Amino acid sequence: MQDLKNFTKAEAERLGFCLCGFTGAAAPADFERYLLWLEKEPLGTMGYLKRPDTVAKRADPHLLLPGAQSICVLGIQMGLQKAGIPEVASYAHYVDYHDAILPMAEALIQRMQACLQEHQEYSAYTNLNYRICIDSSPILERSLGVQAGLGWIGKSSMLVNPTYGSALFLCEILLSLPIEPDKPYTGDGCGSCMRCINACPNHCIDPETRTIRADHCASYLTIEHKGEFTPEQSELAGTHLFGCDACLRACPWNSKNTGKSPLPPAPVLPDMQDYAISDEDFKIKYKNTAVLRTKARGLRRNIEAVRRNLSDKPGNNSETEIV
Ligand code: B12
Ligand code: SF4
Ligand code: SF4
Repeated sequence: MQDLKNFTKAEAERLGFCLCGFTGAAAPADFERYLLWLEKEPLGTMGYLKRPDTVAKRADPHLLLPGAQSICVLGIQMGLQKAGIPEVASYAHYVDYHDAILPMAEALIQRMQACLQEHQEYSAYTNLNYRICIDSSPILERSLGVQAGLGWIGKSSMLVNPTYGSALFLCEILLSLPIEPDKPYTGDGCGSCMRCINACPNHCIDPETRTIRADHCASYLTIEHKGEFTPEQSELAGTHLFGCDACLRACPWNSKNTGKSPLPPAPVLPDMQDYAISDEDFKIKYKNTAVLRTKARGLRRNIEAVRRNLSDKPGNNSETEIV
């Protein structure tokens, strides 16, 4: 199926994916690392990552698509934005990436289907089964990315590509087709670099295991954490209104990031003025954006923490500077 593979890679590029590789549908080689992480690191309110049914799916992609024979792993460039106060992660500058990447992946499937139908040698495979995964599926996206040759796992725990850096979204398409796997990425571009570790405001990166203490990560706290903050969590949220890019910005492999992405810009960015926004207004204002993830009460909580942390800064007594 070398022709179909080359065709798919060329079409992926045409559709806006910067990376495309293939791997098998067997258990990801790094699955044990996932179990060790679950054992060692507190998960905060992300207990779903430990649910036995979802752990089983991460170990065996066939549970997501029975009959899966290969996995196409795709990378999409995220344009890194400048740091700001308050901090809004780059990915929130685009429409919700789950919604934006899905039609791109569906278009790729359509082109693959057309190719299968057009070529006599693929006649046994015209009944294509597939499943698209973008972030929310129980699948080890980064591990599959390494296996498909997209890059290495950096100390920051991000998948890093030598050309496109680590400011990437990942997407996988599980396929019922026996497409030849690409060579796994075996390099390691981190060397003695410690920039992401030093840049992390909450010291949550463990360079030995290349994983992070998620419940202290500002991205977890301001996006995934359910409920109010304890005083310690509020402090760790710092000036992050939504997400954190510190370990991405610090990475030298992102120095060539152009700030551009094929994803459409978000219609609106999270706003410090929304400290009293109602649940209804929030849903309308932030429709189609990643900010919906934190819900109205999460955004109100984050604004309160940022305001407190800014006013606690020495020499800053002015409310007007904050909002
Ligand atoms: C839970 C989660 C989070 C959590 C925990 C993150 C973490 N580092 O574990 C929180 C909320 C903190 C988070 C934050 C962010 N996330 Co997130 N997150 C996820 C999610 C849903 C699961 C990740 C997971 O299972 N973590 C547990 C660890 C143990 O697994 P892992 O990260 O996959 O690590 C594997 C490999 O790294 C490998 N491995 C680990 N160490 C080593 C060492 C070596 C030598 C080797 C070879 C392999 C290896 O084994 C691990 C297990 O398979 C994935 C989507 C998905 N379904 O995979 C997105 C995902 C990882 N997130 C993503 C993004 C973009 C972010 C943020 C940048 C968003 C932001 N700006 O705020 C930050 C970055 C923080 C960071 N440094 O990781 C992208 C990452 C893309 C990339 N280039 O790597 C993903 C893939 C979503 C997507 N589809 O694009 N995230
Ligand atoms: S996203 Fe921010 S807080 Fe989380 S690991 Fe990276 S630098 Fe640290
Ligand atoms: S900042 Fe340095 S150590 Fe961290 S992921 Fe990038 S290259 Fe690796």
